[in-house]
Amino acid sequence: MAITNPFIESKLKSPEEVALALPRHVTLGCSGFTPAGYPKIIPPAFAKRIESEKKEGKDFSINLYSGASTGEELDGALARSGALKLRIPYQSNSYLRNLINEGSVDFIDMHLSHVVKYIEHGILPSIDVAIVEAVDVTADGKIYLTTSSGMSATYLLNAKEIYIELTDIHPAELKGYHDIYLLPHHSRTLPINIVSPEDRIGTDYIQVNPDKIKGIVRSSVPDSASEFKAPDSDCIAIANHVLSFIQDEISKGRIPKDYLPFQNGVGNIANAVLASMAKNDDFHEIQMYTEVVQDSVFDLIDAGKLKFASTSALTFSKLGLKRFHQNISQWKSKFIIRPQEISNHPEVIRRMGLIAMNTALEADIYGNVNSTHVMGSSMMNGIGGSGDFTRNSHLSIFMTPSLAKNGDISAIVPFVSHTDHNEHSTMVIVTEQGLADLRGCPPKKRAELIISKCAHPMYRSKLLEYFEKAKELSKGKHTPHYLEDSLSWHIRFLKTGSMK
Ligand code: 0RQ
Repeated sequence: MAITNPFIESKLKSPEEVALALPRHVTLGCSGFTPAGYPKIIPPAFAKRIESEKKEGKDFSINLYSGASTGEELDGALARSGALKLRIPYQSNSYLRNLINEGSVDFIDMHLSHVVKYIEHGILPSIDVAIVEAVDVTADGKIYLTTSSGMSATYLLNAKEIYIELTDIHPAELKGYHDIYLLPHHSRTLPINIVSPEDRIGTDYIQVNPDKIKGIVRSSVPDSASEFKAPDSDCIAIANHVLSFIQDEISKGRIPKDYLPFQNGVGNIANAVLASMAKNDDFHEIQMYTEVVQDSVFDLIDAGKLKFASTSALTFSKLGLKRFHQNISQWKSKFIIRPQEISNHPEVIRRMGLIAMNTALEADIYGNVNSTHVMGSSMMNGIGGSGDFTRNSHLSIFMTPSLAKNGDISAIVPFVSHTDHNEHSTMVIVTEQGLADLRGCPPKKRAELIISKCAHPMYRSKLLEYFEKAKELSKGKHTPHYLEDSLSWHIRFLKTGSMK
């Protein structure tokens, strides 16, 4: 049932009316995180207005800020309008990705925990209009968000004008899932009082000045999260390596028997790890302190193993959302949704001692990791929160299949073509071939481990050949590189379509 009150009724507008009220040159701060809880009605209407007014010779420019990736109705529609000039801080839309990679849209790839300060301190263009999806709005300006928190609170508080997409997709019981807490303008303050994932320190709504709310649009469009593939043999092999490694760490007393909270990245490998944990008798009572929760959390719930999950977004498939709705009241004791500055905050991550598990595009023989740039220059999605967690967790694990593109690409290379996570932060690298524990190893030992444990046999001898040549010809013998050849694998791929 659609929520209503006299304030909502007085603010109701059509998407076309809102689209017409938006400035032609505008910085938009939108809700949305991977892609949960983003506006889906106003942006397509704005794109339509842009299309028609461009024919009359009017020009438009949009800076689009969100929490993380959003859906086709926001990123896709505004990218296709041709008016998008700047996008921050993370995206995964294929049309927008192409514009970024052909150089027509600027994209600033940011650690997600940094975005709040860049906005508040005026480092980035300031927010003109905030557009957020909400499940309820009160006359005194309390806004109850939907399936993500991300950057919404900061955008709402900093925007000159606010528009709300009030959705009836979710039951009103979604209220109460959020824990909104923002840090002061300068972070010289008391510690963030979270010592365990279930700790609540804020409110379940964002308080704004109701005068800033210029319009409310009703919506019934669901988030566009995709279905997951059943894990393939590579994903299962990677998950098994990770789980035995964690058990081994427990037996050595480095991880307590009741574990440390897990952070888990996005995609099929990340999901396979949780699915395998659910099936593995050695794992029980799992806590997560992460930024995205996906359908794989249901495997843990079904196995009776999910103790608690703190996140910045609940990104469920259609089926997953149905299950969530069926259990929405009872699962309030299982989930908290936090602003990304808090879900990804170094202080909290280090205090809790997380086990971070993220995915790499490629890693090099010394442990540097590229998660963002294909062949060094083409943006994939962005660093997202992977850097926040990798740098600050108790244990930082990177996972990737050893091959991509049917074997034409080796994910283990002599030198990464772009560095997101450097050798100082990466502790463990895992492929379906095996796991390299790099902690406490000098560079040459790291190279031996990565080549022997992680590289695909198809590329192993070529990597050894490179390493031997580097040891012989490198001027410095600490981290030997033969620079003439170090990026030759990428160059070969760009010229011939294969690293072979
Ligand atoms: O290409 O789409 O054409 O098939 O990259 O690869 O194997 O499907 O992996 O979907 O898990 O994504 C790193 C991108 C992995 C993701 C990345 C090609 C491959 C395929 C995708 P196709 P897969 P996934 C939480 C944490 C950074 C942010 C992050 C990511 C496509 O995990 O964006 O971790 N991470 N955030 O064929 C060229 C290589 C390749 C390659 C794979 N070496 N070279 N192409 N591919 N390896 C979320 C947030 O922070 C919000």
